[in-house]
Amino acid sequence: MKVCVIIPYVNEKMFIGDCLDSLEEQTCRDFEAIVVFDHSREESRQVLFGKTVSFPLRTLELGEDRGVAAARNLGMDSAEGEYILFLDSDDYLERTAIQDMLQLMQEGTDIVHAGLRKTWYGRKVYDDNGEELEAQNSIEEKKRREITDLTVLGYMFRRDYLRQNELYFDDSLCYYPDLYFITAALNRGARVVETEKILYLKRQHNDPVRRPSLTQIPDVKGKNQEVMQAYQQIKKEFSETEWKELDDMFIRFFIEMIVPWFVTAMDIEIPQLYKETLQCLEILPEEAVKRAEPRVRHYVEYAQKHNLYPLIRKIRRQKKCKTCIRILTSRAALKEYLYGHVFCRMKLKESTILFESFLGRSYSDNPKYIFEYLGKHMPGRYKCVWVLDHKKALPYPAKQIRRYSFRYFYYMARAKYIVFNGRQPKQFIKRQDNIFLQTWHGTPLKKLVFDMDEVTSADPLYKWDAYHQSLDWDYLIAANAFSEETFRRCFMFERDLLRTGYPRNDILYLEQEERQAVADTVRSRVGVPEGKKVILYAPTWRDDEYYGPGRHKFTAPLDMGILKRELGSEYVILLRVHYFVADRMDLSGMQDFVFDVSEYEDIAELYLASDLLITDYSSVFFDYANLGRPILFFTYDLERYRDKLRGFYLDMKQDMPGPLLYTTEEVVDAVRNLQQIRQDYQERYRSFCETYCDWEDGNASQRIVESVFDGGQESRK
Ligand code: C2G
Repeated sequence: MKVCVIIPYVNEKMFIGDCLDSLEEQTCRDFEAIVVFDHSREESRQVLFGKTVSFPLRTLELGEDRGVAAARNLGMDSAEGEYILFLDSDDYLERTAIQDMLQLMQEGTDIVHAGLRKTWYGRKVYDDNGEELEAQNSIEEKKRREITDLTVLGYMFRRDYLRQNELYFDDSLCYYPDLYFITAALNRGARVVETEKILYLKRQHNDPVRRPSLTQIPDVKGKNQEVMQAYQQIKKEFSETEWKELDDMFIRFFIEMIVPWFVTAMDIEIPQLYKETLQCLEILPEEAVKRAEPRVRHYVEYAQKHNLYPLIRKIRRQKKCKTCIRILTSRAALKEYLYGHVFCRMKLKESTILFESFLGRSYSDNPKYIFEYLGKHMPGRYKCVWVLDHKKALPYPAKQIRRYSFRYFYYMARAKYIVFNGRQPKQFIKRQDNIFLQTWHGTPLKKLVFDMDEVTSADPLYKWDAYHQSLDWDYLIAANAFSEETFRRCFMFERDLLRTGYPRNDILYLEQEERQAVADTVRSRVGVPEGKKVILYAPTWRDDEYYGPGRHKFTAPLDMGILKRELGSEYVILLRVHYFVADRMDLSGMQDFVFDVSEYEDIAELYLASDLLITDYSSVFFDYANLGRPILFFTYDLERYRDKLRGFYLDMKQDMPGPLLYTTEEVVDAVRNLQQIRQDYQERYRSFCETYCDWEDGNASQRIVESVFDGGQESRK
C-alpha cells in the first residue's frame, strides 16, 4: 500500500459515513485506512463496523481518552505505506485527492500540500450545490490565514521524512497539536510541492450544542495557552529562521483573542496567562511590531513596555467609551441598552400580554385566537399589546406597536406574558417571573432544529440560536401527539408541553353557518367572482433560495397560463406565498383568475373560503385536513427538498392525504378528477386525520387560556 490514511475517531458517528465513503470512491485504490478509536462508545464503533468498504481498513485502540494527537501518533507508529495522510473523521476528501497528491509526490518530494476548504455540509449537499450555498452563507473565506488555521489536514507526508525527523504530535495538547507539528515538518529541510486544487473538505459543525468541534469548545483560555506554547516552542527551536508570516499571525492572535480574553476575564484569572503572554511578546521581533497597523502596534508596545494590567485597564476604559458612543449614535444600540439596563430592571406588568405572529407581519395564527378568546371571555382582564408592522382594526382593545421599536423592547421587558408563534429576537432576556407561551406555527413535516442533519438556510448556526431561544419558553403548544413527541426531541424541550390542539384551528370547528359567513366575507373581500370554485395554492419556502434572511425567492414552476386555460371556466386560484417569500408572481393577464392573497392576514379564513388546497411541503395541510376537503401536493422538487434541503418526518409518498403531482398537467388532471381522488384517498385521509387532527375540537384556545393565564378558570363562566 502506498498511502496510509490515519483517521482519529471518537464518536463522530454522524460524519464517519461521509468520511469513509469519500475513501471508498477514491480514483486511486493504493491506500489503506487506519481508524484509531479514542475512547469510542460501543454504538459509535457499530456505525463504523456497519459499513462495508472495499479498501483495507484497520482499527487501533487508544485505550483511554487521550485526544487527536495521541491517536495520530499511534496511527503513525502502525502505518506501513510510503506516505501518510491525516483525515479527521468529520471531514472528507475529493474523489481524486489521493491520486492527485501521489502524482505530485515526485522523486525527492517530502510533502505535498493541497487546497483545503471549510464547509458546513456533508457530501450529499456539497457535491451538488455546496459551493453555491457556501458562497451565500459567506463562510469565513478569510483572505488571511490565522495562526489557528495551521494544520496537517490537506497535506500528504513521506513517511520516511517524518520518521527521520522524529516528528510526532504533542499529546499533552487538546486543541492545536498541529501548529507545532506542521511548522516543524515544513522547516526541517522538506521538499514541498503545492497545489491550489481543493482536495480536503473540512466540515464545520452546525450543532455546537450537542456536537461541538474542538474549535467550538468555548475554552478560550486553554486555546490561547496552547497557541502561545506552540509559538514559543517554534521560535526557540528554529531561532535561525525568519518567521515573518508566523509573527504577523501571532500579533493578530494577540489582538483578536488574547487581549479580549484579558479584558473580560476575572482579575484573579489573569496572572495565569500573564507570564506566558509577556514571554511571547518578548520574543516578537521589532520588525514584526513595526509592520502592524498603528493601533495594534500601540497595544503591543504598551504591553511590552509596561505590564499587561495598565493595558487591560486602558482597553476596558476604551470599551466603555465605545459603548457610550455607540449608544449616542445608534438608535439600535440605544434600544438594546435601555432594554437590558433600564426596562428589564423595572417591575413586570402583571396583567400585560405581548402578542406576536409571524414576526409582526400579520394579525393571525395561534396568538390571534388566544387573544380573541381572552377578549371575548375575560374582557378588560388583561392589557394586550400586539406587535404589528401596520396598524390593523382589531376586534378587541389592544395597543399596537412595531417590531424592534422602542416600545417593542419596553413591552418585551415589562409584559408578564409573552405569546409568540415563532422564535423571539436574539436580544430577548428572560426575566424570572415572565411567562413565555410559545405556540409555534405548524405541525412539522420538515425536520426542525436538532432533527436536521444539514442546515442549508441563511443562518448555518441556526441550531445554536434555536436551542438557546427555546430554553426561555415556559410552554409550548402541540396540535397532536406526533408534534408533542417531535417538539420534545427537536427542540430538546423539557418544560410544559400543552397537549391542546391549535387555537388557530378553532375557527374550522365553528357551526356550519358561521363558517359559511366567514367564507362569504373572504370571497367578497378578495373579489372572487360569483359561482367560481376556489383553489387555494399555498406553497412553502425553499431554504436555499433567498436574497437574505427571511427574504426568500418564489420559483414554483406552476404554469398559471395552462391552469387558466384548462380550469378557468370553473375555478379561480388564490395564490398565497409563505411569509418568508419576498417575490410576487407577475399576474398580468391573470387578474380574473389568480388572486394574490399573500398579504391576507389569516390563512385559516382562506381555508374556509376555498374548495381545495394545493400545497407542497408546507404544514398548511395538517390544518386544512380538519375541513375534510381535497388536498393536492405539487411536489415538483420533492427529492431535492427531502434529501438535500431539509428532510421530512413523514414519508410523503406513503402518508399524504392526497396525490403528489410533479407537473402543471398533472395538477390539471387531478383537479378535473377530484371525485376519483376523494375515493382513492378516502382511507388515507381518514387515518391521517386520526393521527394529526384528533385533538382538535374548536376549544384549543380555551384549554390554553385555562392552563397558562391566571384567572383562566373565569373563562368557563
Ligand atoms: N403559511 C401561510 N402561507 C403559506 C405557507 C405557510 O400562511 N403559503 C403559514 C401557515 O399557517 C403555516 C405556517 O405559515 O402553517 C408555517 O409555514 P410552513 O410552510 O409550514 O413553513 P415554516 O414557516 O418553515 O414552518 O412546524 C412547522 C414548521 O416550522 C414549518
